[in-house]
Amino acid sequence: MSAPLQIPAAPYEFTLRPAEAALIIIDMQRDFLEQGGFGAALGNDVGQLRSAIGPIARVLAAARAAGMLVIHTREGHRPDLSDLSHAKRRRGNFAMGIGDAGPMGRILVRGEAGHGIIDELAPAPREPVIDKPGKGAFFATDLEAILRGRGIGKLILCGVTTEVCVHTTLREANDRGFDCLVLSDGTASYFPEFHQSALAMVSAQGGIFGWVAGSDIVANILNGAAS
Ligand code: C5J
Repeated sequence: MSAPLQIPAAPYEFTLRPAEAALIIIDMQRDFLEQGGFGAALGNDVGQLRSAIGPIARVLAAARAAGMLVIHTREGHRPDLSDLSHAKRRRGNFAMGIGDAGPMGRILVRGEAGHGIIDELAPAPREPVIDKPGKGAFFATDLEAILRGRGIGKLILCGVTTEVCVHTTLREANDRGFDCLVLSDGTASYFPEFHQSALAMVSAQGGIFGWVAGSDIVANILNGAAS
């Protein structure tokens, strides 16, 4: 078996073999990144999230070239909203909420334009897309079965938002025994201070939730493995 790739990271080197690792791109959907979606309905400046697109695209290309499994997630609900809890529906008391009609279709509803992944990061054929009703990608999905079935133990996590769906997924993965590296510039938040704190929490205390590294270093190392 070949030696694992060694990625400089905080708090220390992260190692992986591409065949035993997956890149998980979390919720890079129009509903969070474009005007008229869920993020904007909550009063957020959706432009804050666009900085993550370029870094994710670079690591995505490198992961594909290295033969890594790539998984995309989307947060959203069934059209009849049967998987939407009352608590999530009413939270915030906003004028426009989940299931309501917006400029990109019904907010956070599967099959609507707003629910789709942005064109820049469109899934390739055969890349699993996980539809999740919650913030974490393991809750009420078959993500864990897909990973275990392929012998995956290492995850590279990116997407939006850092402190909500990325962190929830990270914590779920950590408790299930996966080693996770979070891309510092391939994640973003509507609140820059939350982004910074969320990243700091990952690698603090010897990597209590995992590792953090920038997209360039990760992409360079994966590209090296592909060549
Ligand atoms: C949120 C997410 N922020 N994908 N979802 O509601 O982080």
